Amino acid sequence: MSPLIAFEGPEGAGKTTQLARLDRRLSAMGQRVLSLAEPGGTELGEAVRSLLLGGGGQTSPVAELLLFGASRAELVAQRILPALAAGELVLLDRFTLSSRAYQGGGRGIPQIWLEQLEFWVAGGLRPDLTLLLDLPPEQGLARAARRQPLDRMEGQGLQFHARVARVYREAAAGDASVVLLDAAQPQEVVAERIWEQVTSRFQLP
Ligand code: T5A
Repeated sequence: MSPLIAFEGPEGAGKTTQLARLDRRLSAMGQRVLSLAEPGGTELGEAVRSLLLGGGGQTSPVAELLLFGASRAELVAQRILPALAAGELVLLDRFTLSSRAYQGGGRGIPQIWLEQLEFWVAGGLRPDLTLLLDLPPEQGLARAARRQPLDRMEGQGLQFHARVARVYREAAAGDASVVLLDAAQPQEVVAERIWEQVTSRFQLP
């Protein structure tokens, strides 16, 4: 199967910007690429996005976890697995590590529940490479706020986002497939670090 590469990190770290740059660069050299973002990418996923991020209302942590999980299960079955089987390189804007960071670190859901749900939802599918864009939460939230009003998750407060950041850093420390990148650098510099990682790990056209 072809490579599955996930972009992870806190709000405003530059995931969407860097994913689009990598997609353009890979596509220009003839690589077939499918780019997807969570939650979303399917009819059910888009409905979950508007339910969870659109309004300002309260959702219980377990309901939130299951809704993100439902969106991911649809994305895996409908889009990711068929694309990988057809030889497309898949770029994901967030995947299972987001649930560990936000619902585990941020909301305090036990790790064992997250691991079990990951297995149901993704059936053991894991990214070959996770590009973790690391940025202090205050800087990321400031970037996000400059662009548009904060959504429900972005508005959770600094302590929540500091817990999210801690889980991300721990994940990078214990797993060679998770690469921590300094997202405070200029966009071009971050893009070059990403290119080095991708071209050194995967055989491309
Ligand atoms: N969530 C998601 C969970 O809680 N659990 C889950 O399981 C999943 C899948 C998703 C939300 O859902 C939560 C996490 C999130 O809160 P979203 O709208 O998709 O919501 O939000 P994000 O994924 O966080 O996307 P953002 O757009 O907020 O952040 P990005 O994609 O990291 O950043 P980007 O590229 O949009 O850039 C933000 C701004 O910074 C600038 C850009 O131009 C842009 O203006 N920028 C830089 N500025 C300076 N230097 C750089 N190097 C820059 N790079 C980008």
